[in-house]
This record gives sequence, C-alpha cells and structure tokens, in this order.
Amino acid sequence: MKNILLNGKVPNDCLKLLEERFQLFRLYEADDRAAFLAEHGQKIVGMTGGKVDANLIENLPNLKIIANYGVGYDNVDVKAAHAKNIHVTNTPNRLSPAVAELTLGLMISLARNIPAYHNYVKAGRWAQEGSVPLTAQLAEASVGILGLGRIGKEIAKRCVAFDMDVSYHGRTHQTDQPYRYFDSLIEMAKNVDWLVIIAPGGNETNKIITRDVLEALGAKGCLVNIARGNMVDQQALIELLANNGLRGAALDVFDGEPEVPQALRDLDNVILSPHNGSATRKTRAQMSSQVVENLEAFFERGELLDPVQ
Ligand code: NAP
Ligand code: 8YV
Repeated sequence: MKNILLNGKVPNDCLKLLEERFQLFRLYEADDRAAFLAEHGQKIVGMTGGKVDANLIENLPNLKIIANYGVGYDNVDVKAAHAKNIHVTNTPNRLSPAVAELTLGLMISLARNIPAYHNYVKAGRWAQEGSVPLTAQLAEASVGILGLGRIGKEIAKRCVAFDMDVSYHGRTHQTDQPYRYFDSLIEMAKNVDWLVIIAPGGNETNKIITRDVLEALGAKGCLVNIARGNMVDQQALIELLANNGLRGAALDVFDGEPEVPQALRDLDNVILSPHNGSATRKTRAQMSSQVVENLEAFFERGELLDPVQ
C-alpha cells in the first residue's frame, strides 16, 4: 500500500475510503510535527488535507502528489510543489451546483430578510406588532459575477432563472457566453445591484474587492462573497455596511475565518454562513471520492484526473 500523509483532517467518508486503500500517516494528530516528519517523511509519496507550504514539502523528499480536498487550492504552495515535480490535484465540477445553490440561497435570504422575519414570527412578534417592512427582490435586479468559471456559470444560470440581468468580470472576455462582459471590475460594480465574488483566492486576487469597488457598488448594492475571505477589504466592508454605504452583504467566507469580527456580526444587513458552499452530504461524498480517485489514478495508471496547472 502507498504511504499517504494526512496533513489536515478530512471528512470521515474520505478517511474511510483512504484507510481502505492506503497506509495513512496522520500528521495533524502528531504532538511533535518535526519529530513525526523526521520519522516518517521519507516514506510519504502522497498527501491530502490542510495547508501545504514549501517547508512541509521540503520534509517530504519522496512526495509525488498532493490531492487537495477542495477546488480552491490557495492553501497549497503550488509553485513550490511543481518546482519539485510534485503534482497537485483538486476537486472541481462536482461541487459547483451546491456552491451555486448556497449563493442563491444567501442572496434570497438577504433580499427578503428571511432570517430576521423567521425569528420575528418565532418570537410571536407578528401577532403583537403586525406586519413587517417591505423588502427587495431578485427578479429584474442586476448581478455582476466576478469569476465566470465552473461555479460562476452555475450561479449565472440560476440568476437567469430568477429573471436577473447577469454580467461578469474576469481577465478574459468569454465570447461564447450570453452575459454582458465588463473588462473593469469597478465599472461592473457601478452598474449592478449585486456583486458576487466567485474567483479563486490567492495572492493575485488578495483584496481585489477594494474600498473603491465597494463604494462603486454603493448604497444600492449588495456584496456576496462565496469565494475567499481575503479577497475583500473587510474593514472597508464593515464601515460601509454600518453607515449606509452598502445595502447589505451575504458572506460564506471571511478574512481570518473562522474568527468573524464582532462589528460584522453585530450588523443587521448581513447574512453570515460558515464556509458552507460545498457542505452537503451528497457533494462532500463526491469530493471525497474525487480525492481518492485522483490518488488511485496517479499511482495505478500515472494519470492526473484533476491536475492544477
Ligand atoms: P474556475 O472554474 O477556475 O473559475 C475561476 C474564474 O475566476 C474564472 O472565470 C476566471 O476567469 C476568474 N479569475 C481567475 N483569476 C482572476 C482574476 N485575477 N481576476 C478576475 N477573475 C479571475 O474555479 P471554480 O471551480 O469556479 O471555483 C472558484 C473558486 O470558488 C475556488 O477557487 C474557491 O476559492 C471558491 N470556492 C468556494 C467554496 C465555498 O465553500 N465557499 C466552494 C468551492 C469553491 P479568467 O481566467 O477569465 O480571469
Ligand atoms: C471546501 C472550498 O470545503 O472547494 C473549495 O475551494 O472552499 C470548499 O468546498 C474547502 O476548500 C475544503 O475544506
């Protein structure tokens, strides 16, 4: 059996599949990581889970493949891996519908104030205080998608189904797509009611949503972040939300998660979600299989099913 390093915890179904196929070494359980790597590092040919930096890679001289659990691989130093001829794979596509579903769920919840009005009825306030203020709606509103990729396209399809006007921004104009393309993120923000972030995280997109972008979205606008928390100037976001500079925000990811600033948690014009985009039983089972399939294909056939370039 091939020796696989578990650098971070993986869901139980993934762990079970891995246990059945590979010899596992649980680094995340080690009290002394350095001692663990000194004893076992040489044996390891594959790994999954957790943050993979150049230092960890240096301690795994025979590592051949990093099978990332997730489509976003900003937790992996891909440049360092490739410099050592180590392959990196991820888990694209199978999770896209679930992430898109949550995106629309967060948007509807924010537009129609669903959590607050749910609590209003639960608390018996409807009978005591009467009807609630009117809200916004998605139909006929405009949405700009930052990152019309695998997930972005699923989000766009669902926004069209909700009669929204869809546009997007990315580095390339996808001429085969029916949506309006903005080559400027700020121009798109000026022209939409909803700005949805679904581009990859990492150095290139760190703080791509600046205060200027948020101010361009303005008091009419709602921000949705279903990508990575570090992509947004979170302090600027909080200030604008608190001072009517933005209508609202629906966030599944946060800078510094799982810690979320009290000032953000105190706001009424937000919907907050614990990085749950792919967190359905069906999708996580598919992702778990995908990780194992990536490892098996490589070791049995030398094939890379979901390579990260
Ligand atoms: P993808 O298919 O690679 O799509 C990424 C899109 O972002 C592409 O359209 C790309 O278009 C655009 N893009 C890349 N770099 C950009 C930049 N610097 N500026 C503007 N646009 C840029 O990836 P995906 O499968 O849709 O996944 C997207 C991301 O979603 C993941 O990387 C992950 O961070 C996040 N995610 C979050 C959850 C969650 O639980 N919240 C779950 C899954 C994924 P161009 O190449 O034309 O720029
Ligand atoms: C994962 C995600 O839960 O796939 C991604 O990029 O953000 C989520 O689907 C996470 O990355 C792994 O824990």
